[in-house]
Amino acid sequence: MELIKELPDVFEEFAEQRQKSFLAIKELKDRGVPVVGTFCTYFPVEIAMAMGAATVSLCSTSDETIPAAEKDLPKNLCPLIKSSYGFAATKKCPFFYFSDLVVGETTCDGKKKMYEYLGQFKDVFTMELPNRQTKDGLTLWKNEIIRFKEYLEQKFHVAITEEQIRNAVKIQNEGRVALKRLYELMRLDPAPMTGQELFSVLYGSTFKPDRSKIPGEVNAIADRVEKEYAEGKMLEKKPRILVTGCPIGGATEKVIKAIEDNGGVVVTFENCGGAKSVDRLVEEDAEDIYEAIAKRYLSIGCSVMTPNPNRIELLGRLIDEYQVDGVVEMILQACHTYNVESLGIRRFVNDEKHKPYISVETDYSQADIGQLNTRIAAFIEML
Ligand code: BJ8
Repeated sequence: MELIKELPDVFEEFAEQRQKSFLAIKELKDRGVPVVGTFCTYFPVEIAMAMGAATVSLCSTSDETIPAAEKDLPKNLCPLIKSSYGFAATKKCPFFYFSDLVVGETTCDGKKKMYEYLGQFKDVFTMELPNRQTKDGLTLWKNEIIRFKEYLEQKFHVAITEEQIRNAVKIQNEGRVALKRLYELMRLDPAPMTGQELFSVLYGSTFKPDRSKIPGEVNAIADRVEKEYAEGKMLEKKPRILVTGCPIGGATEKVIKAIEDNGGVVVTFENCGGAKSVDRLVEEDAEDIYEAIAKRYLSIGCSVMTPNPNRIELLGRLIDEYQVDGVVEMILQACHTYNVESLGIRRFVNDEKHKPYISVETDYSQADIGQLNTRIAAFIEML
């Protein structure tokens, strides 16, 4: 029995979260709450939360502002970077507009160089992210987290206590546990919801300025999905797809749609916005809370790391746990790290997990939807 042809209200709520948060951010701003804008999963959100700041993902997923960005930046740059810069330059992102501070990390080359220019519109704090998950890398990253805390204290004239940080860790972990609970329902076969529905919650949650509301709201959705599943409301059996690669959201949701319009169901997202950003928790009782935070974030398996074993570890686990039939990798044009890493991912998926793999390279335009549909339909048909 099909549960969903159109998004039911509970998912729609989250799908509209980005728009709803425009007003929420303005209200917070009017009340004097500091707003910290972010672009990346490596951002240690707990530090900003500890001083009572609202944190929000900045706009970076639409082609609307790319022409403006291309006046300053090269055309053959990843669309995510151009879009981010374009939103800042055109003042079309309310979250950027209301941010007191933007935090960046030295991830890929294009992004870290773009942050240098963002400084003309806003205060930017760039954290030095090591490219290797080693002991020395951990020490550097822990020191960067402490440097960030001290910067916030100085800029906003506050003192951030360890107790406040531990409290933020707890809140953020509760949100992760709730999101995990929801996406783990996709282990059920047949799936209890579509990948598009699941994604609306995962993506919408990144725009929630009040992180403490996430556990309650997401658990309520999980309760409802579980209840409806028990009543027999579920999708029909379909090929089960894992999506990996560059972050998805906004314009690139066309890939999820293409998979589901052509007979598949996305049962798990390995990329940022999905399991990559939620899978691991910060150890709450650790003696050194800065080190615990540093460990948790540094272990994220992004392709900017070399080598990048944690991506393979997570990918393998998800393929098994979600009984995946095929893997679709979405790569943004000119994203060198994910593009180069795709060979290793293909080999792992084909040779070690014995599953079919396809990579699709795309940008933020809708011009390739026909081509995406053709390639993905052929892929799903052979599963
Ligand atoms: S932790 S995936 S959010 S860096 S797609 S800008 S890598 S050229 S977005 Fe990312 Fe953080 Fe990693 Fe996640 Fe560069 Fe590639 Fe563009 Fe990218």
